[in-house]
Amino acid sequence: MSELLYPRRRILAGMGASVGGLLLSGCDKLNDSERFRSVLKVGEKLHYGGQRLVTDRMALAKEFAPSQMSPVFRTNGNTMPESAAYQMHATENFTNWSLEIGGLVANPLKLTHSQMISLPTRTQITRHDCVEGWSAIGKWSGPQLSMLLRQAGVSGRTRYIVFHCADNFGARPYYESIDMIDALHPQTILAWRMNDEMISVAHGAPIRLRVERQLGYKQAKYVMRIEARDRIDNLYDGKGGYWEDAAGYEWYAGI
Ligand SMILES: Nc1nc2c(c(=O)[nH]1)N[C@H]1C(S)=C(S)[C@@H](COP(=O)(O)O)O[C@H]1N2
Ligand SMILES: [Mo]
Repeated sequence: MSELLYPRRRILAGMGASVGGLLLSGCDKLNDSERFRSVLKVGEKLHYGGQRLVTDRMALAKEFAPSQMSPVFRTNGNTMPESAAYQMHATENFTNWSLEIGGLVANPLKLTHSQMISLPTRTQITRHDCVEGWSAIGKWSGPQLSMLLRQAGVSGRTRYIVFHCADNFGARPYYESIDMIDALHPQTILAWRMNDEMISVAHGAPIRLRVERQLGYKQAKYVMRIEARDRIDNLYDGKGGYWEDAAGYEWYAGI
């Protein structure tokens, strides 16, 4: 699977992210189709600079050894969503919680907590860098986002994946968004384990996004709903995330 996906993703990145939907919605026969071959041809014409940019985005974030894990991984931002519904889920250990995946998808999904935690997982030990000037190395496990997006049949028009969270700052809910290059990146996972335990509420239970090539504020905690969209400029204040809207943080927070 990954052998097939890699060249597709590289091409998709070069072509602009909306091609991602085409690649995602297709089956493996896509490789033989005229449509795919024409995409491939344009992809081959990319000049060196473009290729390098794409390759940079595809690269893996550094992964660390267990011995390098931080003894303390601090928390930041919200550590307990105020909503009564969330707090009820937390009291019930999230047994009645489910994750929605919708928007521009052919098969909207609703995954229960037990379904989420029985999916194949990826485990990675990575460094989290917060803009406020601290870092911590932690171990995260959860299903790859790409697998869930394939299952949901993301439409060819999709350019962004949005994460809607349970918490808010005043009247503004926390949310984040990423493009299809990061959405399909192998280290982009929905983590439900941290440091070999069920993720705590303070760190984002029951699931939090890990998008390892970007800064801390992109790592959305308390993800309740995932939405495939063609635009983000018409969502909340239009900048693609809570901190982007509230404080002008960069939407692409690459590290
Ligand atoms: N839902 C939600 N996600 C969030 C935040 C938040 O306040 N709410 N804070 C962000 C910031 S700025 C950082 S540095 C990390 C902190 O994650 P941690 O509490 O697990 O250390 O979560 C990010 N994701
Ligand atoms: Mo942060």
